[in-house]
Amino acid sequence: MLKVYGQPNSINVRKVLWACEEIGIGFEREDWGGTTRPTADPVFKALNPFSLIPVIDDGGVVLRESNAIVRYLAASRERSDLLPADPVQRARIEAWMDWQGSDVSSACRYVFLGLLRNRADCQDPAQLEASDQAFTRLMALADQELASSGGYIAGPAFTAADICVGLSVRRWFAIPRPRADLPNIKRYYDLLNERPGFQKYGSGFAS
Ligand SMILES: N[C@@H](CCC(=O)N[C@@H](CS)C(=O)NCC(=O)O)C(=O)O
Repeated sequence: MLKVYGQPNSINVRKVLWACEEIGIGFEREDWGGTTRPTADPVFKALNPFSLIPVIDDGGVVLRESNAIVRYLAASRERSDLLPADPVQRARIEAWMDWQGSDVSSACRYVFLGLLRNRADCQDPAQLEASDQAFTRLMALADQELASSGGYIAGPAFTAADICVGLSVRRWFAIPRPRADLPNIKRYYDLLNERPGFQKYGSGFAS
């Protein structure tokens, strides 16, 4: 049975859980990180020396990095609908995954920690504003893409890219500030909400 290490309040853990739901993989999950067991514990560090969740153990294959895990789960279960073998189609999907994991994650970090995790060290008004604006600018780029993509972020069909981008869209809506009017993002959010995996691991969470 696939083992998932990490508490589900983490967006990166929820990518893995949603991917399991889409693919139909049963798993056992163990709480680590957040307010549960500290990832600095030597038991966890033996799995991931970087002390970050999620980690999976798939029959002895131990992997870290949420987006790499989502790719691995899709590829190892031969779900070419989520991640095609064709290099061009695949790269177009991976570009969105990488954009979410790098640009979007770093843009939203301050406003997320300040307003959704209420961290005392992330309350500077100018930095909150700058982070929220940067987050919104990236969502506006996704909104533009969604105007002509045919439904999902990388085209007319749901792919692994939607797991990563969809959870960031959820986070953007959760920021307790007035949201820009991004009609294609709103339609995308509603479309994702038709999926049990997103109801469980996306909109079902506060961020
Ligand atoms: N690039 C990594 C980032 C992982 C990450 O930042 N995980 C956070 C939770 S979202 C973490 O482990 N924080 C430490 C903790 O929860 O103790 C990934 O995508 O897996």
